[in-house]
Amino acid sequence: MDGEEPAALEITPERAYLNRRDFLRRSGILALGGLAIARCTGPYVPGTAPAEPGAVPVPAPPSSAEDTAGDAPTPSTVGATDLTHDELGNPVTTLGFIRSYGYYYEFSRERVRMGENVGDYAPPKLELQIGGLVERPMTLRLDDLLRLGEEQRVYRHRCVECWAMVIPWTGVPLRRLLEEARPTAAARFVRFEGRLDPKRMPGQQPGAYGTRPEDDPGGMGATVVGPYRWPYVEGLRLDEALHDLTLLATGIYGRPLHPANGAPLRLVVPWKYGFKSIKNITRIDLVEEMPVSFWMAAEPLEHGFYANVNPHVPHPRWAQEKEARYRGVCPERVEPTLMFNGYEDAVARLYAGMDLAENY
Ligand SMILES: Nc1nc2c(c(=O)[nH]1)N[C@H]1C(S)=C(S)[C@@H](COP(=O)(O)O)O[C@H]1N2
Ligand SMILES: [Mo]
Repeated sequence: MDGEEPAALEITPERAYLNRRDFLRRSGILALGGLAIARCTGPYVPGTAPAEPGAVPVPAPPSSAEDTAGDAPTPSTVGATDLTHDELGNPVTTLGFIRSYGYYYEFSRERVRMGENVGDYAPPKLELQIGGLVERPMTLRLDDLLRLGEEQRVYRHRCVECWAMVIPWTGVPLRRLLEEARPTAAARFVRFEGRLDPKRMPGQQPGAYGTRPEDDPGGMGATVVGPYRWPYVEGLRLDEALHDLTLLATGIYGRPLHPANGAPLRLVVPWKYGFKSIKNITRIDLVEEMPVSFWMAAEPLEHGFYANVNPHVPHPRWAQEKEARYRGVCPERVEPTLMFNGYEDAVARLYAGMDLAENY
């Protein structure tokens, strides 16, 4: 299916996690209050990441890799739980389910077949370009990024289509990268671009999804397939991008990020609907104008730039008051959706005075 041993679909998340003693040992897990955030205080031990077909190996940063000073978490992110639950007590979703169920339009429009349709796709190694309105444009490999300080964060994931998971990520806060690149005074937004690789991504090929190939013009650095303009693009306001919760994810369950979940690098913005969390990022640009995202271009009436999880602002096709939370293949139960996906204390200040129905 997706390279994972079949048993992983059955095992409980607790077992999957707690059995990985090597992982827990190498990550001095500190308890911080309020949100499920743990920092890796020690360096990675080389060679402890499990080898899996199709997975990108996590290289070991040099032993000097410590948390960079001067970025103490904001009070709202100081808080504590173990890594099997989020800070509200919701158990994490199984690894097998996280890898098989979801969206990745480059490969599939069916969420139940996402992992299957990504198949044995092996993404190239990370060569992340940072450019636009920055003092220091740069290209980073995965080990360059991890040197900025990897953390573990258990986040709720809420798709705009009302399904939800709880995912134990590892990754680097985007803010650390932006501090390295130094946005200029003119920078107001961050634009993220996904991978364009029609040869290996069937959703990017003319004629995909029942469109007529002759109606799908390519060229000009972008490929248009029906309503979709590739590559996938997302954007954040600069202050959202600098928020402590905004993560560049490199792994899940302490393992390298699986191709189905957006390897080698994907964004995670836990207070926004899932489509903001772009997979397989190839470049990040600081820009002056609000970027037009993939979904704003494809279905403008249904998807806005902000996409904050909000039970009071219905989507044209889905009321957003409730969600089905999945722990494994069977949905656990239907639960009320929380304002900003439960991260209201941490992020509401970003939108003070803003009409959230208008800015959906
Ligand atoms: N490049 C890319 N990123 C993407 C998507 C996509 O189709 N392509 N889908 C988004 C949507 S709609 C969701 S809900 C999440 C799903 O992430 P998951 O499959 O890891 O749960 O990825 C988001 N990121
Ligand atoms: Mo989604």
